[in-house]
Amino acid sequence: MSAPVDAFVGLGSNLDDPARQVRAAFAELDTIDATRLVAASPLYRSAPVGPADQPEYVNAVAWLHTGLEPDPLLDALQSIETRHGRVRGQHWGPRTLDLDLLLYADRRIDTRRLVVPHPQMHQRAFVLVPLHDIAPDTFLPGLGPLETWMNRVDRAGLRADPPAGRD
Ligand code: A4P
Ligand code: MG
Repeated sequence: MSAPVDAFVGLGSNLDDPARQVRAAFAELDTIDATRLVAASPLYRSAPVGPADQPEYVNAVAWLHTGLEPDPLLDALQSIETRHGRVRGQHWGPRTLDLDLLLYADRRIDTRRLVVPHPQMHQRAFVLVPLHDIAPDTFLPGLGPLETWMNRVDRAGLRADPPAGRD
């Protein structure tokens, strides 16, 4: 265990009541050993990236403060996915819950098991927009300020859930 650091996790679901999966996952992230949920982003509905013949997604981002190293943190994320009935099938295919480690402190990691920053995050509105909601000053190691990527990303297909003005 080391000094706590900030880490960001992307949440995605498009099966079995996705909004409920994502809300439950926020609470479970807060129960990970040596880890605290600092902030939970709003939820967004987004058109699937990858195979198009799958339901739309609910996406969000969690800000964690964790004393776990990246590998044990990924273990904890994968056991939450498993508890949600996640079956690893088609690459980029439908899932009850996907938890991606987006950022870990200011580290760049490239191992067989873990790539951080998450490789596609800077091109995905469903990651950048909720991350910006909770941590607008974030810097993406090796990629630059979040703000720069926010200005470039295509937001078509992304909408707030529930829509603004409703509970
Ligand atoms: N892995 C490597 N780096 C990481 C990381 N930073 N975080 C490895 C988490 N895992 C990481 O993941 C496969 C392996 O990636 C893991 O065993 C881990 O060792 P997986 O979750 O089993 O497979 P996957 O999710 O199908 O693949 P991948 O490449 O992680 O896909 P993504 O990037 O998660 O994309 N469209 C919308 N609108 N919203 C979505 O959330 N998600 C996906 C999945 C596709 N289209 C989507 C969405
Ligand atoms: Mg994944």
